[in-house]
Amino acid sequence: MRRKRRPERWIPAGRYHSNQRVVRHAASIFLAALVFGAVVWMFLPAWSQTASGFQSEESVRELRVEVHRRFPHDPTAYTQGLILFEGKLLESTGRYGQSDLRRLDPATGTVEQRVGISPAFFGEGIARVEDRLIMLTYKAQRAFALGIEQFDQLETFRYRGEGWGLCNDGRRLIMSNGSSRLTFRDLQSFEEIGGVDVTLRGVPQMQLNELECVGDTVYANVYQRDIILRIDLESGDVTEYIDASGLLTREESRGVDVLNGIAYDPDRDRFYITGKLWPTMFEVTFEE
Ligand SMILES: [Ca+2]
Repeated sequence: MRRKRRPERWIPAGRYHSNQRVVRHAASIFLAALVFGAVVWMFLPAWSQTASGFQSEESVRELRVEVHRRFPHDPTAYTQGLILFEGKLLESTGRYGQSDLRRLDPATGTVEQRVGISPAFFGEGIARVEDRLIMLTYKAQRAFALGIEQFDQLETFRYRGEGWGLCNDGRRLIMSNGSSRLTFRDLQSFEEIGGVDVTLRGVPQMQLNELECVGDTVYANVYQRDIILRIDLESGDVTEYIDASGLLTREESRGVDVLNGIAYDPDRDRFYITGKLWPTMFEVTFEE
């Protein structure tokens, strides 16, 4: 028996066309939303980057070095630490078998006192704590406390990792280890009591080297770059980016190593800067 063909569902012509329009309309809205979503997805990172970059650029000052005076620096000194104390520069130097502590006259650059450390240690940064100097070593994970007058060894502290730069902000020691992190240490026990990660416009700043504490900030040489960064110790934000390139003449540059060594004179608001094996030291300010 033949099945009766079911009558086709009757759709009024007008309604059919109207349904088709609704479908087309919905498809257009969907497509538009898709395109809009894709555009937002593509450009959102750039927009947010621009927004944060704009904010950060305002808070990072780019400065240059104004040289007020230049004087001789021992070109055999592999400078690792530099501070000013009672009108004299105290300098520590590195390399195995050559590391020592020196007292220099900043008027002439003359080395007035020099005491070597054991050839087993590679000297690094120094900081003053009252009448003692704390000196880091590169890989031995030991810091020495030395008398500030005679440089006689008084005490040894142990720590983990490498030792690079050191300074005393009046409350604690600030230490660098070649990474972007600054470690805070107790002034007496040398125990780790905190730290901060250093960033410039959100980007970690590696290889922070010699340090100089000035108020709530620290100035840091960046290893292998002619750059000094001023860092806010609370946030780790770089607030000043100092271009210290081009200080040495072409003749002076022969055989030298990297910029390293920064000391602050609070009475005259001036800095002393030099480098490893540099024949010259500079008395400077950082200017716009
Ligand atoms: Ca220093």
